[in-house]
Amino acid sequence: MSSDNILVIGANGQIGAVLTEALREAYGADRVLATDIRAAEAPAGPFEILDACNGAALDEVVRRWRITQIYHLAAILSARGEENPMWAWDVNMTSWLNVLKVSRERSITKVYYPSSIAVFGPDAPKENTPQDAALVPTTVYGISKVAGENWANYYYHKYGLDVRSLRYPGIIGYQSEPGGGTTDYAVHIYHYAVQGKPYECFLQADTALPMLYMPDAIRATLELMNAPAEKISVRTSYNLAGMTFTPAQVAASIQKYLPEFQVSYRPDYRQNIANSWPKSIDDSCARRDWGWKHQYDLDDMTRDMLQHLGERYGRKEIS
Ligand code: NAD
Ligand code: AKB
Repeated sequence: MSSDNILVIGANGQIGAVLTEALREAYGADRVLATDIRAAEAPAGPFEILDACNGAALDEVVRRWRITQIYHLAAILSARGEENPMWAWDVNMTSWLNVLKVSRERSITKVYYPSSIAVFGPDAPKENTPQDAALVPTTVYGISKVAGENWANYYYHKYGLDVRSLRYPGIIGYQSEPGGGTTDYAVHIYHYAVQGKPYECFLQADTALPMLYMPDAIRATLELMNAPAEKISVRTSYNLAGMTFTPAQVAASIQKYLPEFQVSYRPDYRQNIANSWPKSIDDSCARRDWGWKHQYDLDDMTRDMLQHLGERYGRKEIS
């Protein structure tokens, strides 16, 4: 049994809610402290309000709980970030620098930092974007993730802090709501479909983006964090891939089960963000170093999403 005490920051978010549950299954509920700036609705284990931009409060929680590992999920995502760029930069960088500082000072053994495909900009190759493509993003969110990756690399090389990171594609899951990203449509569309409502998509029908189903994202995170340190050759952040699809393709996948489902398209400012990102990702470094392999493709995911959301919304015929 591990004696680690784990701190999850941003635990009420789309990924944090599911990752916290997975960590509690792996380490025991009492060993995983969930924290967020927002109160939790029905915490299934220890929970505290914590603003990660408050370095003293973070330090106090780390000391009081004898924390040994930190998963830092708090961030302002791409779409919300463009609505208030300076605020997004401040939250994303201040919280991350506080985590790195406390980790060094309190001898934290491992730190997890999620990066994003948003680190890439229009001048990176669109198809099979390589690990080492140019990182010149056009969103403040992307800029903060490029800087964050470089700070992770700096702390590893300068102080020996074991920081590990993945560049998640858009994450889709039935368990939690997305928090203000450009890929959020790919979660919303399933909720509308199962509730029998038409969906108006904020991206064009043919906008291809890299995506990953939540169980794959959680498994990738735990596999990376459990890999032997000598296997980790990338200390900025690993490219990670699952599937690529467009809004029209996800709609067609849903219509295999719900033929009456209708989608219309009204692109807004998020279209420009999506246009600046890769269509597909080369994740061969992750596959080579720690054996990453995704499981879910589009139709596998649709089946699972519809089944779980069918249960939630009382549609027995698809659950
Ligand atoms: P989210 O917006 O759903 O959740 C973020 C959580 O952080 C929220 O619960 C929010 O209340 C909390 N938070 C915000 N400011 C905080 C602060 N100052 N202190 C403490 N908590 C604070 O985001 P998510 O989708 O769960 O993403 C988690 C991480 O994964 C982020 O770093 C994000 O950039 C990254 N990521 C997510 C995706 C995706 O598709 N969801 C893709 C790529 C990368
Ligand atoms: C967003 O759309 O901002 C996120 C991401 C890909 O980082 N889902």
